Amino acid sequence: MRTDTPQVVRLEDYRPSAYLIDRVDLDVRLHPTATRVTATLAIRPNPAVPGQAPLVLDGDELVLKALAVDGQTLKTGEYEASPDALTIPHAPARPFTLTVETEIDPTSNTQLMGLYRSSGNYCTQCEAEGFRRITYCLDRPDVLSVYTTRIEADRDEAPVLLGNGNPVETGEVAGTNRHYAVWHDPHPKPSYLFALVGGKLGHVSKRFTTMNGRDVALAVYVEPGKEDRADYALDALERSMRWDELAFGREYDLDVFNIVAVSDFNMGAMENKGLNIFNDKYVLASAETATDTDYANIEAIIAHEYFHNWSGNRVTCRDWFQLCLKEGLTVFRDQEFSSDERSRPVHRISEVKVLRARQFSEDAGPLAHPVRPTQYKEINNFYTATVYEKGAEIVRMLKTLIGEEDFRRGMDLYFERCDGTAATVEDFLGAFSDVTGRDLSHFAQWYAQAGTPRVSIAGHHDPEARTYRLDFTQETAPTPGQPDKGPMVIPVVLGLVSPDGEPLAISCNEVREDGVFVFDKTAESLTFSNVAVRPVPSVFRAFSAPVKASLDLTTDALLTLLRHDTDAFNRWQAAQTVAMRMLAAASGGAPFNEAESVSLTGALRAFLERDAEADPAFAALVLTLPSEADIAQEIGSDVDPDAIHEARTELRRRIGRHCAEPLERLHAGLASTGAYSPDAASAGRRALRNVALDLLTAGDAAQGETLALRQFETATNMTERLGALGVLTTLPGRAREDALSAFEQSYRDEPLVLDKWFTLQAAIPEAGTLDRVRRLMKHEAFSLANPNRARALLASFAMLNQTQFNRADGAGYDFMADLIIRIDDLNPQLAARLLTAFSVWKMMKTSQKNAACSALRRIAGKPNLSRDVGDIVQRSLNE
Ligand code: B3K
Ligand code: ZN
Repeated sequence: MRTDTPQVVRLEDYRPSAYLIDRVDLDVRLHPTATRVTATLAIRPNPAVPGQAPLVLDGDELVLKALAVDGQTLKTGEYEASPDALTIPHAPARPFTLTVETEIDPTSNTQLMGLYRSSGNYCTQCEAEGFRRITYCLDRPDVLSVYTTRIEADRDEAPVLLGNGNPVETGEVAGTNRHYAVWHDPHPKPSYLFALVGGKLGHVSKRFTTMNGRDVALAVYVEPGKEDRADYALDALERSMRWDELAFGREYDLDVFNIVAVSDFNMGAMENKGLNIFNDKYVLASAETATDTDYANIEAIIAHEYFHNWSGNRVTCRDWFQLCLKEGLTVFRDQEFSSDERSRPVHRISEVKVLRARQFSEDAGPLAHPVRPTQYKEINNFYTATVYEKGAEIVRMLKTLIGEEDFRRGMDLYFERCDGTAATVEDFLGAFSDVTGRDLSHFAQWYAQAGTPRVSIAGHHDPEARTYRLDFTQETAPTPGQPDKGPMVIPVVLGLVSPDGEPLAISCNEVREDGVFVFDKTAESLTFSNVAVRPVPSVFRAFSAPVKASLDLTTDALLTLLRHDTDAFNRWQAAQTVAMRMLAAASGGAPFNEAESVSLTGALRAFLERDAEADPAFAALVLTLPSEADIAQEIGSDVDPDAIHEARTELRRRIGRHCAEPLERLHAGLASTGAYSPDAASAGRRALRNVALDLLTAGDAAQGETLALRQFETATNMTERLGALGVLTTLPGRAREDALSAFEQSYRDEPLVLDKWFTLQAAIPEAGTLDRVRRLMKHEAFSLANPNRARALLASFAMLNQTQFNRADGAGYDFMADLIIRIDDLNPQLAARLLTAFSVWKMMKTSQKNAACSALRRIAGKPNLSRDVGDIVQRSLNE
């Protein structure tokens, strides 16, 4: 474990590597505890770096077994080897071959970085710095090599052997029960994209013909017996490949594309060249075991990893500071794919919900950092919502600014120019400046300045002059290391709506025909002419920029937007804003404003009666109130989680009562008929049905329990079964416990389904939940070493259960601190991820704040703290 004092890596210190590695030939002899790796590296001094430097190869917990230069074994004194580095002070000043042999133990690798075992199968994870746990190497993304991998294993233990690139050869090792496979990847790549898999796996497959006629064999490998649950992933892969050809002109470039699902994985999936490795949660799906959300996530993540083949692999990153270059761009691409495959407005709302919940909260706390950070202690801690989600928003804003056609031309130029290179954010923006002739230097601040800009907008109508003026101001609060902020380039997509809901023609010089106003100063005013009556402004349509906007709109004006705006996102936003205002005020102790409550519940009822059936997925979103965490974030300081919970429960109760009739009708009318289909329209109906059940239950517990039990017992798919169980968990008592036991019995052999069961229980907002979670940790299916299990129970408790994690007595914090300390010895990345639940501690009220602070200090004081957890805990405490 790396427990060294965290060293800071800085962007400004970037220097090209003194050596390059043109070819890597690996011979990996798999063994459960003593895998032998022989790496033959074709190395040469980098002509771009003059002078002679020692050769320093990276390692991590490695044991060197043999070392030779051009076939000559090196003598003691000619090199230095430690677990984390191999140094040859006087390496040849010409091309040479280095042969390195190491021995590694995949079975004891609980960090899940490098080569490890999952359910007995061998697999790898190398991004960001896992390859150095396999062999000594230049483990940095700007050293690109052509890899050939020979994998050898016992035939019984690992009948399937997969590597990057194309299969070249297979054979037997004479006189043994071992066999081997050789894989060759012709595309130069950095070490983080290396992968191999060996194990007992079944698969489903299909052929794909690319736009230029290349025949590709696609396959998805899973645990034997689960092949039928891989069909949807395979279908999503095929659709992604076709979409990338049409939307971005990107064609696949190998003869095979393999996906392997494993049960122990630190994140969602990994885009290794030609051999994507996935958390099985994002591959396996059937109507009985997966929800609609699971299907949508599978589709999105399969697409994401596939799209990396160009945005990440063909064009990779010069250094890890450029991570958003591949991640932000690839998230943007997968979001576009899902929007095209499903409903664009519905998907946009879901994207923004995630952005606000995860990125805005990150940006508002001690872990705030720019989309392109300038320093890190542990790079694994920078795979954040800021790099991914805000990174995607920057690409989307760029597209809005320059328009669809120039965006595509810029993307084409970027891919063409940077193909086969390790690029930077400047290379990316440079392609767009070159195709448009625009100076994007001010826009580039989005990569450099952390924090969420706040945009305030005030409207003034002058009936005599028949003008309407909108005054815009923007500011960004200080974030760690960045006290002073400048104005950002903010594309505001806007429209005006008449008081009776008609769209108004816009005449204003600063607003483009497509409704875009580029707001790039601290303050600016727009004057619209020919406006007879005071209109309702609809700003940031489709959420055109990742900012917090505040408008001086009345509840009536907002409800006009809910009813009439042509922009679906702003219809949803209007209902959210009205609800959020009420919830934030009520959470501060004020009683509900009765008039507003009546207006909102009335508007929602009218909406349900008029619009819900036309677009159930959208209606489900409109009917869902901001989460407790969202409300806490809105309040921002001295947060009382119990008051928030009560306010939200009360508002749900009022909506449930006032809308009972249409909700009952919808709940009955939307019941599933026929075979399950995961398509977006069917999923939308199930989503609305579940929301209707939840609100009805909030309004009338007895009626809700009856309906929920019936839905639970008769459901023919997991979405409806889990929806009903979720509603039942809001009702303490016998029925809930019986339903939970029945669910447990039905799925006792389905770990991914039991994860849902763990999550629901961890999220119950009751005082007994902490004990329940403690009990569940002893469940035979639970394991702290498995990231999916740990996240399902523990991350859900810390991140979804606002009242119980943030208990005033500090028991929730202490519980999590103890576990983080334990998990840190097994899997530092997982521990660090769980720790981010504490990142909003400073906005809680004093009792909670003190308790969180002492829990954090206790973590900070743990002996042998990993670099991962050390970094997060220090930044959280602001030390
Ligand atoms: N690139 C990987 C993430 C690697 C995380 C390393 N700690 C998955 C993805 O974003 O596609
Ligand atoms: Zn990615």
